[in-house]
Amino acid sequence: MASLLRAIATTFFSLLLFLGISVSSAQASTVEVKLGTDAGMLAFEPSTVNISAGDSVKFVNNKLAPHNAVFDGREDLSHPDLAFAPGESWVKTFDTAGTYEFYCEPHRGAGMVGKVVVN
Ligand SMILES: [Cu+2]
Repeated sequence: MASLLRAIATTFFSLLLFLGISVSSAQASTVEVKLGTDAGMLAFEPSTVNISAGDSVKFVNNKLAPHNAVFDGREDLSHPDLAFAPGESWVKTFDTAGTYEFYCEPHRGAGMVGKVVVN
């Protein structure tokens, strides 16, 4: 009887351990980038984000719309549609390490550019 209980306990704790490991390793994070700063500047905030491969960036329309975010040569990461409404958002996932530069088409000339660094 004691050995049966021990076997059950061992199985139970192995299962907990397994679940704990799989949850933590599968946990990708999402970082927010605002389009137009809270202070009303034509910029991404923050303009540089550092993430890990598999993480996502959520672009959130903020002030001085319209904005978009274009990654040259990367249609899959770009969002060329202009966002007009505050709070409008989209999410892009970055699976491969590297540095990805992007810009807002209407405001590129004003310096509205950003960078996603994927480690
Ligand atoms: Cu813009």
